[in-house]
Order: sequence, then C-alpha cells, then structure tokens
Amino acid sequence: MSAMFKRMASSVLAIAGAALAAQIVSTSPALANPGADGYCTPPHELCVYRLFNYVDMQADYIGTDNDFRDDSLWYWDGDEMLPGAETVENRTSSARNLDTSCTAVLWQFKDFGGEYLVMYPQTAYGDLRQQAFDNKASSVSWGCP
Ligand SMILES: [Ca+2]
Ligand SMILES: [Ca+2]
Repeated sequence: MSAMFKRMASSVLAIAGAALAAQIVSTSPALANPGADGYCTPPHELCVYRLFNYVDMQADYIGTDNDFRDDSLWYWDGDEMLPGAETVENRTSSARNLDTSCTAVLWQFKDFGGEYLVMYPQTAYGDLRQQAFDNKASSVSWGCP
C-alpha cells in the first residue's frame, strides 16, 4: 500500500458511490468502508475506537470515507474481528493514525463538513475530549505528500 493507493482508492470509492446512486441498489458493507477488516494495521491506516485509550470496538480506514453511518464498528469475538451492528457515526473517543506519511482529517459531519481534527502521520489521541472531538467524527479525508 502507498500514498498512490490512497488516491486511487478515493477515486474508486467515488465511482462506486455514483454507481450506487444511479442504480439504487441495496447498501453493501464491502463498499461502506472499502478495505476495512477490523484490524488496525500499520503503516497505512487510521484506526478509531469507541472508548478512550484505544479499547472496545474499533474501525480501520485505509482511504477517504465520506460517511461513517454505513460503517460497522468491529469487535473481537474470541477468534477474529467481526463487524458489529453499531456504526462508527459519532462514536469515536480515541484515534490513531498509523500511516507513516499521510495525514488524516476527521470531520464533524458527513461529506467533510463542520469542525475537523487533523491527525498527522503517527499521531494518537487517547482521549478526544481533550481535542473537543469526542463522539463527533462522521467522515475522514486523507492527504498525502
Ligand atoms: Ca462509509
Ligand atoms: Ca486493517
């Protein structure tokens, strides 16, 4: 994975979104957060967590995602990570940017609106209350050098 991949993934997502809007097909979890597997894997992912200090349910973002309402929070079932029924929307209380070169921006609203929190490469916030961003994140964009 690379910075180039992130830009390509964003384009693919935009195309997939347009196709969905045109056909009005049922929502697909695979498209809601492309590339997510529930595992937070360096060096190219942003990971968001439901509770402080990087615990409880989590979600991994490898590319830009304009709407967290269709993204599952993942949980450990004892053997593997599985997508749960609860969505990421307004439920992030800590976050880590595991990417070594790209910057992620968390946004208060879907489609990159409202207040925002810049997460530079390898930045971690264990308590988003300190950034006045607890339970606010609703979309994420990426910028690569
Ligand atoms: Ca999504
Ligand atoms: Ca992952």
